[in-house]
Amino acid sequence: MKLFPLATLALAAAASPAFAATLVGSGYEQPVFLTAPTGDSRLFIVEKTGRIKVQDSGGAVSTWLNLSGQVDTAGERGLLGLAFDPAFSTNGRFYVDYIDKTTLNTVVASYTVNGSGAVDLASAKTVITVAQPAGRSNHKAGWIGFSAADPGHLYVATGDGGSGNDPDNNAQNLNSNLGKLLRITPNAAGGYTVPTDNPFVGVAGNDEIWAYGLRNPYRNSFDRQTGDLWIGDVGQGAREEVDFASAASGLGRGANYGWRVREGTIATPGISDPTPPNLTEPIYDYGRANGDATVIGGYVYRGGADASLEGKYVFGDYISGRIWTLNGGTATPLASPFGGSTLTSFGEGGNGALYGVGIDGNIYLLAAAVPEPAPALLLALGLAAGSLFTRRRRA
Ligand SMILES: [Ca+2]
Repeated sequence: MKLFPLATLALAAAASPAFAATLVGSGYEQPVFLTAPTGDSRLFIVEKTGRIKVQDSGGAVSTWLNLSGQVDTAGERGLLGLAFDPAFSTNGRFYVDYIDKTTLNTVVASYTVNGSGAVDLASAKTVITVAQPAGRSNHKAGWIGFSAADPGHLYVATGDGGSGNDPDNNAQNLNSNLGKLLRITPNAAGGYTVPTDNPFVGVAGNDEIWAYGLRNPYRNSFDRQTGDLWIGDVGQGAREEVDFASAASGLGRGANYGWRVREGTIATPGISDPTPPNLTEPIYDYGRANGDATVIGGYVYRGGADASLEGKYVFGDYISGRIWTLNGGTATPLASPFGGSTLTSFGEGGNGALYGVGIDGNIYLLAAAVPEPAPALLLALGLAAGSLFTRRRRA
């Protein structure tokens, strides 16, 4: 694997200070996520094709876990999520989210590492499975995570199961775990229990559901400082959506984010369902300017290396490759190292450093913020849509 730890992609925009997105890794096979245990100097890179690679602080890369034999990778299927148990340093446990090659259903499984830090394959335990509709390979979401404000509970994001206009109306159906944010307590021996304070315990609706009305909440995050929830819900043909629920307000317990009735802040074109009375509107949505078409949810920057970014939500768009910070109701463009149809995820290192992940195999450290480059430079970077990792609207 070729590494360029010192290479810097300089994008000098007119009348702007120098921008630096540092290429810190390359050669990964369709990477779709990056994370690390708190305080760990290594980067864990999730490849859609089924492997988790570990890159140490010196740049050396090795395969940490290989699930390629049991992961289906068609369309938007694949190995899609990774979360370290908050007590990973003592219990060695972590969780993965993937589409099973045999059943084509979503599987969340736990593993533990042995005393030398290697993954114990025999430790594999299924935590939860979510049945997927037959024959649909898109809208699998796949993000999983823990909030510092809600210890012990694993959140699991599921898409609506695929196709266009959520044909089975899964996202608004409280008896389906599709199109949801689930909240469960994983058991060390496998399986899970439902937290008794989940919103639909004791009333109609699946007990695992925490929030609903989501189309494809593919990349989300919990603010590592506050525990606040940020969701990037990929839109269909018109609007891309960012949802927010603060820890102080209860992390959006029982929230209905609107899909398939609402796409962002508008009524979904072609859908005539009555508007639900209990909608939670997005904190931000955007349309189709400048080639934007697929939101990639990001992180509140806590990296400490860039005062201009600190405390701001950084997110992007897969199709256009653009990235922004969110300031109230306004998104401010940043220079982006990503061309069109490349950006698959943001990720945080163990110290909070912010990274960007490209389906082309490149990993960038993102540190400085300046206005986006001039349109001519954006065009030079390439805005052509479509790739191996399409997440286009109209299935
Ligand atoms: Ca119930």
